[in-house]
Amino acid sequence: MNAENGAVSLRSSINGDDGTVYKVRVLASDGGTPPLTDTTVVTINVQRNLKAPVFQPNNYNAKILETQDLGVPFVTVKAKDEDQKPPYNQFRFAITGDEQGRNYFMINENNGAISVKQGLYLDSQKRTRYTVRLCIL
Ligand SMILES: [Ca+2]
Repeated sequence: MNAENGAVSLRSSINGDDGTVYKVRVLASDGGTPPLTDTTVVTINVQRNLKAPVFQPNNYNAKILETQDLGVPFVTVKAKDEDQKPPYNQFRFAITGDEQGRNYFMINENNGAISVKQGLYLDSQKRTRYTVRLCIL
C-alpha cells in the first residue's frame, strides 16, 4: 500500500493462491502526538477466470438420416474449462454462424446435445452436408 496516496496494489502474484476474497485492514494516522487514527477494511474480490472453455475434440462429424426425428439428440459436444471454481468454469453452448446451422439444428445449451429442429427433407436445396458452428458462452 502506498502510504502517501492510499493506493492498494499487489505485492506478489496471487496466481495459484486459492483465495478469492482478501480483506486488508488499513490504518490512517495523523502526525499528532499521540497520533489520532482510524481503520477501515478493504475487501478485494479476485475474479479467477484465467482459462477459456475449449471444445474437446475441436471438430465433430455426425451422419444422420434425412428423416431423423426432431428434437432427438444425435451428437453431443463436450468442452472443458480448467478454471478451478464456479462461475469461472461454467459455460453454455450455442449455435452461431450462418443460418444453415441455426435453421435446421438446435443445441441444448447445458449439455451440448445437438438435434434436428426442422425436417431436413424441407430443405429446398436438398443439401447433404451441413456445417453447424458452435460457440461456448
Ligand atoms: Ca473460465
